[in-house]
Amino acid sequence: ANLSLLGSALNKEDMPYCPKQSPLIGGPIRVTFPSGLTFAEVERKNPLVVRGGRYRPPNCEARHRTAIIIPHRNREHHLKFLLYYLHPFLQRQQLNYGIYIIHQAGNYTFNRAKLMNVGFREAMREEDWDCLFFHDVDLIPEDDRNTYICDAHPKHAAIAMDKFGYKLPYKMYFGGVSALTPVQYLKMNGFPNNYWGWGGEDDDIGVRVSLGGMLISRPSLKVGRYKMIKHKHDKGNEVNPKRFNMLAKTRHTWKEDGMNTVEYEIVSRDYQPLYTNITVNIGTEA
Ligand code: BGN
Repeated sequence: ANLSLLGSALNKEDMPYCPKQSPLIGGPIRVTFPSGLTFAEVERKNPLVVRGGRYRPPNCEARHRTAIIIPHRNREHHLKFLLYYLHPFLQRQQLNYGIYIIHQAGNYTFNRAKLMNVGFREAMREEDWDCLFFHDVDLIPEDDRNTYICDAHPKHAAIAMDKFGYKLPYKMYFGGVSALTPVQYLKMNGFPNNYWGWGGEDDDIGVRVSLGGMLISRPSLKVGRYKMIKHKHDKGNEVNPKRFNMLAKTRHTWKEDGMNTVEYEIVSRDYQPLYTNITVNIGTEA
């Protein structure tokens, strides 16, 4: 018995690397929103996903470790659809991955970028991820050739969204889904902490990329396609009137506001079957 245990342990370590190109990739995905879908059904369809929303390929050693960071509040309905598509999508890409939902506690105005900073720190505390995907909860990737790995420069993945006619809305757009290595993230001092409400924070992040001396990498228009789940403007995420003034100052503020100054309190961390749920108190506007 001991010998066979030893044998299987050795086998695990000896697993070959996954191929450079996953043979499971199928290209375009038809995205629909089945009305009766439940979290239990998503779980049932993803038997190899383990506690906390973690997965590694069963028969080969993944070449990439990717954390997905999803800022969230009151969007369980969207989350369910995203997980329904994202888990199988990432498995077809043969990634070692984990999904983190960063849930803003309380009813104060939403702060997407600060939640990303929290997600970065909390995910890196758990595992030496080599890539982090910062992902809106309402965007579903429509092609699995859009590989969730990092590039030599920060990547803007959501280049072709249905709501913008599958084109970039403007050249510097960096919203929706982006991906950075920990080194790239820290080089630009992470994301801004003080954009409360809707708008501008993604543009600030785009400016930080160039202030950090980096370029923007993008997938092709054919592959970087996303469907947005239709919804009304969120209560608690009102348009931020200060965004123009703040954006005009980014080059003076980025070094004093970001990963080096982020303050928050973890309320809870629980390991759900399909994701790690981190609830955080990020305070209010100064
Ligand atoms: C831009 C917003 C982005 C948003 C995109 C797409 C601003 C800052 C003022 C210049 N930027 O206009 O945050 O992601 O539209 O909706 O509002």
